[in-house]
Amino acid sequence: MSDRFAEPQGEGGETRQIAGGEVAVLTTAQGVPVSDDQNSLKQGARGPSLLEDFHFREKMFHFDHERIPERVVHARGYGAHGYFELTDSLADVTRADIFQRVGERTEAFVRFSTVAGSKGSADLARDVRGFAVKLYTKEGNWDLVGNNIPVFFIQDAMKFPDLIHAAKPEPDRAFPQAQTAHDNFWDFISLSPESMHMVMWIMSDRTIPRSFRFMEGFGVHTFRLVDADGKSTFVKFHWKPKLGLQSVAWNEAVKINGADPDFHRRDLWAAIEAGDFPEWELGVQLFDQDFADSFAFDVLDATKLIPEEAVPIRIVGRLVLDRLVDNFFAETEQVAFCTQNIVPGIDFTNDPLLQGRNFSYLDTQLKRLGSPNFTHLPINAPRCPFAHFQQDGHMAMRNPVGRANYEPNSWGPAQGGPREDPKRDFRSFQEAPDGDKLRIRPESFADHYSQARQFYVSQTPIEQKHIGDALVFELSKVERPDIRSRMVSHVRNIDGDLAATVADGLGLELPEPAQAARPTIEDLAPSDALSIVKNGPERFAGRKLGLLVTDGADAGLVNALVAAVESADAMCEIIAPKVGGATLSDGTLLPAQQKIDGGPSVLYDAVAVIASPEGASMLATDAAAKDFVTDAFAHCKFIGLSEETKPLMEKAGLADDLDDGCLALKTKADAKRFVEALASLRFWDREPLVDLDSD
Ligand code: HDE
Repeated sequence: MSDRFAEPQGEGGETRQIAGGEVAVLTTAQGVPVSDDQNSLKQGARGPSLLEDFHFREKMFHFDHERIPERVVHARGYGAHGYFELTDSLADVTRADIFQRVGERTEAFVRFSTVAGSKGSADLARDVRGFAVKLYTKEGNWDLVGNNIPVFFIQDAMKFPDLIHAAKPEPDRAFPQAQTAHDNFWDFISLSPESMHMVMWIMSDRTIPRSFRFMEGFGVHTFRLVDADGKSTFVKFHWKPKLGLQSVAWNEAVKINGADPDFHRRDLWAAIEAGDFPEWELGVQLFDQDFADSFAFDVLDATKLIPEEAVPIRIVGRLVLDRLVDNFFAETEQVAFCTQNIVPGIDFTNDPLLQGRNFSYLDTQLKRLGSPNFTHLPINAPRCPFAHFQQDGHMAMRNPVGRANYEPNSWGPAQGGPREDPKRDFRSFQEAPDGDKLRIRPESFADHYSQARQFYVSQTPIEQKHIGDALVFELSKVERPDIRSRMVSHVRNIDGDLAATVADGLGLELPEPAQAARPTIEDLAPSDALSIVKNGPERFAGRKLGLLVTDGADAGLVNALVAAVESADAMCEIIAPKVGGATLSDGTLLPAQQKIDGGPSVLYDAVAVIASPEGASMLATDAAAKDFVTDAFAHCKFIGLSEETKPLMEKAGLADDLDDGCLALKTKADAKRFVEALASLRFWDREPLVDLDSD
């Protein structure tokens, strides 16, 4: 498909010879060959353009209509193809075809996204990430449209438009873009206590992931698995990244957005292109009605999670992304995820958020893609056979054939079209109605603080500090002091120390705790699974070292470091004063991928500087080189330094601060040791020394 423009589209299309080979002859959309695509038709060389110029009009007309509405949420996204492979059969609990045969692969398409920003916004916004998976199963498409956070802001779909209006740019001024740090968002949130659990998650580093490849995905809602006898088991879906969890620091995120607004999409593209295919395990938490009845919270409430310690995760498969899209628009933009796309053996629950989503997603695709025939687009079409009587509509690419387009009909097999099969269908789980028609929130949804607290106390101290910093940052962008104060009054119900820290950081008098519908359960057991740092990787694999070199740098050392990084299955990017590269001590030219100010250290997981004495003196006078090391130091990164780099570190003001996260590089063994140290990803011990907000 990728070289489809090199070939004529129709049969027997014309080709012509150019330097390097044969190409298709350019035509209009009607197939008329084009000899001149540079000049419009005019009456005389300098005369007026002619309306008759159908080639010009067709070209401009099509261009004028290139854009479709961006998604109302999750507008910025990036997708890739891959497959799901079953590693443990779930045949004991579901008839879903995808979960029957171990070893079988199912084609998949995944789109990651931010929520609030528009299509052109920066990747490192503090935001929830979408994790939408389309699985082309043998019994229809199953869309698991999840996020990288296992809970949500609101309990009822009715509130979604308000949540999104509040989060998006304010309607009068149309800013801020892709940021929640503004009055309207925190006004809404502080008036919605049900959001407090999610607030803890969005203020954590989960919302500034290092890469899509290093984040978890969650189905969020409780779904049902249903077996052939109609028996139901509740299920929560989890995607666990094989490379472990990792996020960036907030100050780093802000700078990445300037240095490379496409940081996440570039990362995914580069990894797949290099054959380093990202992988996730699919885990399920299975539980029955008895567990649901005994659990302290309602399993239909999407603002609550079920700790892994309470219901362990069973790993049943793996998702591998191994193929880039051929065309962003055709695939990533036009993919239409619908929560209603479910297959026999999987079913919804009465979670009022999920029920509302089932309307919204179908509806939004009609607006976005302009026709009910969006299922005809290759990215959305099932891979299994399908046959129905739906017909016509805008852009229908496939209509039923034969005499009958209705049923029942009495036309025979040749003319009568498809027939129902009583044995193969989607059968809804038989659930008895719960009571009267009421516009009401159940009492069982009333606890808004206990799991927020549980999340907070499950974090390492450094992660707790980041949550405090994030709250202070966000609320400091809120202009109205009463909104800041109202928010802190909720935090008091979550953790007293955190509330005091945030109030202090804002220069605010500690408000009274907000009135709570239910008192906070103070002693829910901490859950290690909720921390990023506790679930980091044990290796540097999949990460990237930025190696700054100058002319005359020790070739043996540079080569040893590059080799050590590669043997750790990580990547090494060379940064040099000139992008043409640096001539090393042995006279070899090492090509660079970045010039210093194009490759700031925020783009790397760790950095090293190997320079000649002259090179180091030159770097010491260069602002971008000094930023390279000061930022790496401030972001608690491991830094490898050859002996000659002393003048640079002195000029950068770091020479006296070098700590155990700054490793000397003299010998090849040092290079190996340095890469081993990188497995810890960050030297967090440094943070109290480089951050004003630390005690
Ligand atoms: Fe969505 N959401 N959402 N959402 N959502 C959309 O559908 C909506 C919610 C999620 O990559 C929209 O196709 C409502 C939870 C992802 O194409 C829209 C509610 C979760 C994506 C919509 C929610 C999500 C969307 C906009 C509350 C995690 C991107 C474009 C009831 C479980 C899919 C579109 C992609 C997209 C509605 C809440 C995840 C408007 C009404 C909870 C990953 O239909």
